[in-house]
Amino acid sequence: MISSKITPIETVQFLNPEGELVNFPYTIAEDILIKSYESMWTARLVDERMLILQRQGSITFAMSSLGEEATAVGSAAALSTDDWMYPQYREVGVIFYRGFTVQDYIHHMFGNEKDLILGRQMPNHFGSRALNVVTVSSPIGTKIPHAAGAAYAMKMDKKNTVAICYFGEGATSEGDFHAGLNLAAVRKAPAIFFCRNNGYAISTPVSKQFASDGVASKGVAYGMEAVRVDGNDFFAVYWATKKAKEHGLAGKGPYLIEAMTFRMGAHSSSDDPSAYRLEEDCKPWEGRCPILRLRKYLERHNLWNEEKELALRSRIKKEIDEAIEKAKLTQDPPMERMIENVYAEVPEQLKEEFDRLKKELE
Ligand SMILES: Cc1ncc(C[n+]2csc(CCOP(=O)(O)OP(=O)(O)O)c2C)c(N)n1
Ligand SMILES: [Mg+2]
Repeated sequence: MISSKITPIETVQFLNPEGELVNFPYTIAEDILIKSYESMWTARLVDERMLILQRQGSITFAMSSLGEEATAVGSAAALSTDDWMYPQYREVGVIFYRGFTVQDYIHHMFGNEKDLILGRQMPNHFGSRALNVVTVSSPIGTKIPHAAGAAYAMKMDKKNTVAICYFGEGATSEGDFHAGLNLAAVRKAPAIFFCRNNGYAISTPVSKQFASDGVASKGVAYGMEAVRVDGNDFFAVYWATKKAKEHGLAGKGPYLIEAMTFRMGAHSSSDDPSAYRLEEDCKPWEGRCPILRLRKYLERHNLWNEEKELALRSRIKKEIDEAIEKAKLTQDPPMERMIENVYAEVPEQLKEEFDRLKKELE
């Protein structure tokens, strides 16, 4: 008999709230753990300052990954720099782990002439060709088929790499999610579909997003391996991503990872979550802070202490202060950048539009 009542998929966890690691099958080098911890703090402190800058009117928009830092950093740590990444806007930890500097990022948030994408995108829509991080794009879910295609190309070219695509649970309601997963599964492409299930898509809670057993069950439906992990457990995220990469490179096809976490902040600087959720909803997640959990582990293993903690936070804060000062003194990109680099030659109509705009602004 066909039934919709299947056993719910379990949530894999290795790091308990006390910072004890139980049955973890991989060994992660100390320098990787420290680098990951630092990247998570960089993401948190940069996000915090960017929201303040937005309120002060220095930048136009900001988004935060508060409480979700382990999803980005844990997965980045499990991959190598030749693996391609397709982040969504809440994956700032990914690009910091890969080596984007605080200064690179803050120039981008200002959209100034030192922004790698020359202010052509919204803030938080970072990317770096040198680091194999494909620029974030606003339309939700559109990167999912791109990553499936890139992974398929890697397979055809016999490259020893994978493509990872990040998205929120809200993106799984887009057609692109289904088209991308199906294509990758049929072609056995080494793609990793990484869903951050943070409970909300702006104001829409998961209960109004889908009636299925979350997101992982959809991978099963498309005939691919799927796993649900505690997204605030750095080690569980690392484990799932590592396993997914091994699986892809063994020619076994794509993997869907559903990382359970919670969006602690507002959707963006344009959002007010008090309109649709209660303060109490966030409370249970405060004790599950992914940074604190990794810190407890590091301290248990004598890799971290209060002195190092204070030094790290003040170093990052200083870096942020200096980067903001520089970004404020950097000019905007010349207006012509708006119409360049899409066509080999700028079409007449676009030129006319541009001239009109320039006159209006004079
Ligand atoms: C195709 C499309 N529809 C709607 C939007 C507006 N929008 C921006 S973010 C967002 C919510 C996405 O939620 P989710 O995928 O869960 O990611 P999260 O913000 O929670 O990280 C929506 C609806 C968009 N950018 N693109
Ligand atoms: Mg979401």
